[in-house]
Formats: sequence, structure tokens, C-alpha cells
Amino acid sequence: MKRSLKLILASALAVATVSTVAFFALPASAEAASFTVTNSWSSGYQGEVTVTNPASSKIDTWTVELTLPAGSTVGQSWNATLTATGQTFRFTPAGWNATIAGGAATSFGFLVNGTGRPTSCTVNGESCTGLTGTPSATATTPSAAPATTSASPAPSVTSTTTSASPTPTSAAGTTPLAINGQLKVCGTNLCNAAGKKIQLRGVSSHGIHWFPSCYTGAALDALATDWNADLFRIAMYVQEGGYESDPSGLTTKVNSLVDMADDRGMYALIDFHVLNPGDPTVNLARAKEFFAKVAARNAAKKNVIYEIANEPNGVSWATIKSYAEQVIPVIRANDPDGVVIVGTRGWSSLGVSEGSSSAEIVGNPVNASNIMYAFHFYAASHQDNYRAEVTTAAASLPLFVTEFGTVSASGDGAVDTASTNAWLDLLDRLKISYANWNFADKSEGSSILKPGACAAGTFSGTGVLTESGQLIRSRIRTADDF
Ligand code: IDC
Repeated sequence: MKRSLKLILASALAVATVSTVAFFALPASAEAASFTVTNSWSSGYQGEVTVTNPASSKIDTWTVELTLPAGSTVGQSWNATLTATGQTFRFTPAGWNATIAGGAATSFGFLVNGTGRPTSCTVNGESCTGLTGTPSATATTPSAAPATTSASPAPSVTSTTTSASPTPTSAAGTTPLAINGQLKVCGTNLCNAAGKKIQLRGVSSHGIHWFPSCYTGAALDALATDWNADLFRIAMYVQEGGYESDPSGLTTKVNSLVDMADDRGMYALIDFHVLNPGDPTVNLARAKEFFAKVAARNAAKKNVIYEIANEPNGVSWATIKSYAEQVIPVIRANDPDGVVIVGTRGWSSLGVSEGSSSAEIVGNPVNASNIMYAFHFYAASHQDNYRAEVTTAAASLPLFVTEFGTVSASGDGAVDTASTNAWLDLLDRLKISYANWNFADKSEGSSILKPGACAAGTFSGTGVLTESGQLIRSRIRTADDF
């Protein structure tokens, strides 16, 4: 049985268009190698291991051990449980991916602090055969990653991220909106008008009533042309001086931002930003009034997506579902084909932050079509167990990350680069769309812009960006797969 396993370790140095991939060669009898080019940066890298079972009978569990040189350590992993003894790092199944059917495979990922590549590896005690150097040229590009069958909910290595490429493209001069047109939900994905599964990548505003000077024509120009953003989320707070204080002014402001995004070929995500109170039904009458107006006004536009409740919290899924089933018909009556995104329990954590899970949604979905479910994360706060939940949920539910931060859930603190990259690699693989919190210049860790940038009026380039802004721009401006 041991001999029927094979293991490939892949890691990459993404430097310009040249990638160097270290991997363990397979036994001569093994099938073709499969690996994933993932990510690297000056102080570390991300690797992915695929354990393949080429035999016809299943295997019940697996253990992978990697030894790293002194100075390099595995900081975290996903889709596996990590333990360490000195420089030996042991990965065992996360639970659901222990069994590998005959002919199938499972993958897990990990982050290394330090640049040292593994010096040895074993899978179920059997040595992997030798660490080789640079593989053939065809093996260095993400598109060369061959198909691997997965018997588990682990993300397949076949849909490889293109985010390692630092080269922005403008899709031959056409915009995301011009290429994709009216979106629709197809199965568990977002699809374009032609039925192709797509991922939108962009940013969220902060509260539009607080930072008007951040949402000017110049700002949206920079997002469209310098960032190559596909999506602009319009966060309209309801409380805290938002919609409840100025319904007509904020409705007008939202519509004008929809137009500005439309003019630049970007999608606009209209976010009814409920937060406190966490029960969305408290704002039900306001939601119906607001969405009736914006849906009627923007019905003919193809760039509008509706997010009906930012972050329900402290309420049951049944309450959120009931709210959704009252607001969605109002939108449909005015704009029949707009995609609608429903917030989820526990601050749009699919329930995880309140001790639940996506199973409550899978078992009792919103009774409407052409809808998706929101998932939010803050990279420094939400890590492996949340990534595992998204991986599981994405097999059954159409997900849209309408908000995420690179920092802690407070919106402040240090950028967690490794966790952010792990998240975005996962979302890229699963083709889950995302918007980063937040495009504003408040003095807080999650801000994309440095304090004072909005008043100064320059939004392009990296000089105006915070650490978080630079990381997010570098991820968003890479080529889209439309
Ligand atoms: C935060 C802002 C912060 C503001 C606070 C209250 O970053 O400047 O003072 O809201 O309005 C969310 C919310 C989002 C939060 C963000 C960070 O959707 O409104 O923004 N966050 O705390 N959910 C999880 C984190």
C-alpha cells in the first residue's frame, strides 16, 4: 500500500515571468507529475502537496513529513493538520480528506516562513524519491498543471491561480463589463452572459457618507485603469449616520456611484451595510424602500449586483432567510435579472463565528433563484477552520466574498500577508469573487489609502497606498480569466 502512494511537493518563486519550482520526483512507475505553482515573497513561500493514490483500492489515511533546513519553518497549513518536531513538519488529514479513493488525490497547502526548500519528505513512512532542481519549462507555468481527480472536498489543483503573474492586462482594451455583460448564477458559480464561470476582483468603499472625497472620478479611474479592478462595492451604512438619517441623499449617491462604475466598465455591488443592530429585519422596511428604488432606477444596467444585508449577527439563519425572502421579491419586481447576494449568520461567516456552519444554509436555502451567499473574513482573525468551511461550502453553495480585510476583524492592526495570500489563493482556485475592505484613507490598518490621500486627489500608483493597499493592488491587477 505504501508503494501505491506518491507525493509531489510544489512551490514556486514568482519572479517576473520566471518561476522556479522545487518538487520531489516520482517513482519511475508513477503516473505523470501534478503540481501547483502557488506563491512566494521575499521572506517565505506557499507550497501545495498533492497525495495521489494510483492504485484501484482506497487508502484510509496518510501522513506526510517534510524536513526543512534550519531557519525555515511551516507557519500554518490548510486542509491538513500540522505538528512539528524540530525541523520535521508532519501533515495528517484535516478529517474529511483522510480517505483517498483509488485513482484519486487530495491536496493540502502550507506557508513557510523562510526561503529554505524541503530537504526530505516521506508519505506514510515511504521516502519520496529525491529532491530535484528546476523542472522542465512546461512545468513552470500555472497553466501546465495537469488535472488531478479529487475524491474529497479539497480544492482541486486543476483550477490554478494566475495571481502569481505580476503582469497586468487590460483584456485587449475592453472592460470587465464589456467582456462579461449581464451576470448570472450558474450552479455554484458566478457566470458571465456567455455562461463562462468567472471571478470578479475589486474593492469595497468605506461608508460612502463618511468619505465622499475618496469616491471621485479620479478614484474610480485609478481603480479601473491602474488597478484593473472588476468590481466596486458601494458600502452604504444604514445606521451610524447612514441611510436612516438621509434616505434620499444616500440613494442618489449610490446611483451616482453605479453610473461612475458603469462608465468605467466595472461592476457595482450595492451593499446595504447593516452591522448594528445585527438583526436585518429591524431594517426591513428601509431595505424594501431602498431596493425598490435602486433596482427600478438601474434595471436596464448590466453592472449592478445587490447585497441585501452586509453582516447579520446575533440572529438565526431562519430570520435571515425570512428577511431575504421578503427583500428579494422587491428587487425582482423591479430588476428581474440582477444577481442578489444574501448575508449569512455570524457577520457573514456562514455561521462559523456563532458556532454554526454552512450546513444550516445547505439544508434550508433561500427560496429564490439567481442568488449567492456572502462570506466575509479578516485574514489575521479568520484562518484555517474558516478556509476549510469555505472549501466545503463552495461545493454546494454559490459564494461571494463581498468583504474581507488583510488585518484583524477590528479593521485595524497589522497586515497578515501570509493569511491574506492563503485566502486569495483559495478564492482564486475556487473562482470566488471578492472585494477588499476598504478603499478609504482613514488611519486604520485595513485602509487601502494613506491618510490624506483622498483630499490630495491622486489615487494611482503605489505611493498613495498603505501596506494593505499595496498587497491588494498587486493581487487585483493581474490578468483576469474571463
Ligand atoms: C469598520 C471600519 C471602521 C468603523 C467601523 C464601524 O473599518 O473604520 O469605525 O466599521 O462602522 C466588518 C464590517 C465593517 C467594519 C469592518 C472592520 O462590515 O463595517 O468596518 N468589519 O471592523 N465586519 C467585520 C469587520
